[in-house]
Amino acid sequence: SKTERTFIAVKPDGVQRGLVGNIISRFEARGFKLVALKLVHASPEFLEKHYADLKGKPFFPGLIKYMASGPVAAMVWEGLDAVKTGRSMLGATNPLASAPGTIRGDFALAVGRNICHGSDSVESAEKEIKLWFPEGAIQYTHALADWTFE
Ligand code: YYY
Ligand code: MG
Repeated sequence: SKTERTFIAVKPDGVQRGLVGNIISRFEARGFKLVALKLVHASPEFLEKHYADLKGKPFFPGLIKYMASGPVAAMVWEGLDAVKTGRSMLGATNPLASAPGTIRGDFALAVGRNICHGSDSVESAEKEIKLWFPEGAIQYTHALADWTFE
């Protein structure tokens, strides 16, 4: 276990449904440090890069259309085991299987409208952070650091 960064995004349905604040609050309350944040209305071409690994899946065209349908709240969170813990906070990909208490388990019903994205490994986090934040993240001292891990 170590300090790492993960790319988390509130998808267009989450933005439209007014869930950005709730999702940010959960990551803040858990003890993570926000190091990058912006609203992006991404193009299909850009989103095809983000989801390159899924090209060829039957749901791929619908996924790209959905993700390009409005702005996405893109962020980078840093902290202990941020990738794994971020994924567990999101819940299972299909909300049918997402536990209550997770973001998807509390707010989503359908896999094609599952309101949030989170990197699935440290390697994909690095790739996604570079893609969404070519300008880089923000460096600062986080007041909570000494109180959230030793
Ligand atoms: O990482 P995660 O978002 O949990 O799932 P992925 O397997 O990477 O798929 C990305 C995205 O694609 C998922 O969040 C919803 C959508 N999707 C879908 O619409 N239908 C599926 N059967 C699988 C995934
Ligand atoms: Mg994924």
